[in-house]
Amino acid sequence: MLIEATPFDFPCRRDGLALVIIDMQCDFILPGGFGESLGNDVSRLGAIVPTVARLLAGFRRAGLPVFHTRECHRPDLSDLTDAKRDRGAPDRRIGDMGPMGRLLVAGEPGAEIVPALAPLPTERVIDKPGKGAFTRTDFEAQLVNRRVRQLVLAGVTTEVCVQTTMREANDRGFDCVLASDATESYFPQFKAATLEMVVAQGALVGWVSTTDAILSALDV
Ligand code: TIU
Repeated sequence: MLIEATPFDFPCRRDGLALVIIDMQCDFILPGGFGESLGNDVSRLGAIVPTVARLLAGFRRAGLPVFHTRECHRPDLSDLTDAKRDRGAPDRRIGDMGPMGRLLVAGEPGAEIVPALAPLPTERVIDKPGKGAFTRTDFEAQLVNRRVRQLVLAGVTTEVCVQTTMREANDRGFDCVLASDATESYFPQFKAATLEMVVAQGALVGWVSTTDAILSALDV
C-alpha cells in the first residue's frame, strides 16, 4: 500500500502502522496556558483540531493503534530540569498557577488533551517530560510491544515536539510520515521549514503527506 507523499510515495504496511498525536493539550492550544505564557498567539493551533479529529477517527475506524502524548511534569517537578524551567522568558513558568491550573503539570486541566481529541481507554497516553516522546518514557517499548514499525505523526508544535519526536523515531528505525495539515506551529515559517527539512535528501528524516491522502490509502 502506498500513501501519496513527499518526496516520494510512502511504502506503508497497514500491519505495523500507528498514529501518534503529539501534545494536543489545553496548555498549548487554549488561551491562558503554557504556550501563551511564552508570548505566543495560540489561535493558529486550535484551527487544526477538526483535521486531527478526522485523522483520529480514520485510525479508529481502521482498527489501528493510536498513541497520544502529553508534555507534562510530576506535581513535585522532580522530572523538570533547571535548564527547561529557566529557558525562555515566560510570564509564568512550568509549575506556576494559571487559569487552567499549574502549567504543564500532570493532572491539571491545562495538561489534558482537548476534549475533541480525548483518548479512548484503549489508547495509550505517553506523558513525557521533554520535547521528544522517546526521552525518559517507555514509548519505544510500547511501540515494540504492539509490533509498530511505521508512524503517522500529527499534533503540535511542528518544529518543537513533533519534529523532535519524528527525529527520535527515525533514529530508532521507525518510518515516519507527518500529516502536514494535522500539525501546526505558532510560527508559520517554522512549520514550512520543518516540512521542507524532514523530506530533504531523499526523506532523511521521513515523509510528509496529508490527512486526505492518508485516509484514502487506508480506505476509511
Ligand atoms: N509540544 C511542544 O511543541 N512544546 C513546546 O514547548 N512547543 C513550543 O513551540 N514552544
